[in-house]
Amino acid sequence: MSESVIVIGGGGHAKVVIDCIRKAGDRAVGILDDALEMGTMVSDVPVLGKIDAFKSYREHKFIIAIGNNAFRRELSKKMDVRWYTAIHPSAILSAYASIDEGTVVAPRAVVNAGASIGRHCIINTGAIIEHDCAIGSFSHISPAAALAGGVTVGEETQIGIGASVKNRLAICQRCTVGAGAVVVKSIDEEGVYAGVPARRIK
Ligand code: JB2
Repeated sequence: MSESVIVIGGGGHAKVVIDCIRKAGDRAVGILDDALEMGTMVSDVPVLGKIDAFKSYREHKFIIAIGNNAFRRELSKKMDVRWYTAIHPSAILSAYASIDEGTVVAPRAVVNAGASIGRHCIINTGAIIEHDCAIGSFSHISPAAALAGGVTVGEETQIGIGASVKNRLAICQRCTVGAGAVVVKSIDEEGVYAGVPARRIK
């Protein structure tokens, strides 16, 4: 039976998530967003109200479609709801991988055997999560980023668009790895890392 899903957030990421929901055969029935007027359409889904209105829709499942990792964590703590996991049918998921609730796996992402993905992550368009990787909750692997086998990523970390991480490295929580960076050694301090090879810049 198809699921009815309320989408939290009505920006660009929500458009991707709405596509994932629809292509999976489920229904995005409304958006809740603090910054958008009721009745605004996001793709073809109407804004129903502010985020606090979630309490009125308990019969639905929810997904947080907001790119801000820290805000996804904050919302997931305060909302006691059933979470929807959005997996686009063009994504390639190993039967031996695990994906926790509230996570989005966008079109053409690949998650290979032995990988585990935490709660409320974004595995964005065309990202590659190789075998035995472990991605902490609330992290975002941006479009076309590639994590080689056995990489671990801490919670609330963002790996930027097109970045690469060499096999078996560990990247700690709350880091940002910039667009196109190439990570060749483990990162154990929170911060912003960029370049080839990646170095701390903040
Ligand atoms: O801290 C926040 C907050 N951050 C975002 N507090 C509150 N109350 N609301 C927040 N929002 C809400 O999420 C905004 O009201 C906004 O309408 C909605 C979406 O945020 P935004 O428009 O900044 O973008 P996004 O999250 O849809 O997309 C970002 O992340 C994606 C993964 C962009 O960077 C995209 O380019 C990216 N693909």
